[in-house]
Amino acid sequence: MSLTAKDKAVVRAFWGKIASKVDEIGGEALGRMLVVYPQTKTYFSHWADVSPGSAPVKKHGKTIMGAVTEAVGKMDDLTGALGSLSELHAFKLRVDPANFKILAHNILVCIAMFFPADFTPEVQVSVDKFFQNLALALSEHYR
Ligand code: HNI
Repeated sequence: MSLTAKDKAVVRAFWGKIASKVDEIGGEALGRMLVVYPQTKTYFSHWADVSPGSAPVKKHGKTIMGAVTEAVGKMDDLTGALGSLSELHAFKLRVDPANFKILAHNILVCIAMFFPADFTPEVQVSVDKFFQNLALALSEHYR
């Protein structure tokens, strides 16, 4: 389902509200993904430590959220904006695209933990749609 003008406005406003916490949320979400969905650990076997709170997990959580924040600024063309990241994950990293939804789920869980009052059902609808569209855009170069 594509993002409506209202979805985009809601996501933009909410992302502004949580901006100072997104790096931390990214690290927490990545750490949880690696514990709750242990099959995702295979992609990070070259890291010294994949446990929650470790330096590489925190650092990469920040990297991921940097790309997500950039995508928030380019919601009118997510496919174009994420084209090179899609190619990287498809051809170089060879990440199964099913994992994009799994990470998105963990990010949503952490957003809800960090911002229980602001993450209303109305906000959740739009942010969830945004991540579905982001996952789809990241999957673009797999075919
Ligand atoms: Ni992902 C590297 C963004 C989901 C496995 N990933 C990156 C980089 C960005 C990024 C940015 C750094 C690129 C570079 O070096 O140029 N990844 C994203 C985003 C999502 C995502 C925005 C979804 C929201 N990546 C995933 C998932 C997996 C994944 C779900 C596997 C389960 N990504 C990787 C791996 C790397 C990576 C592996 C390389 C890590 C490293 O060691 O540097």
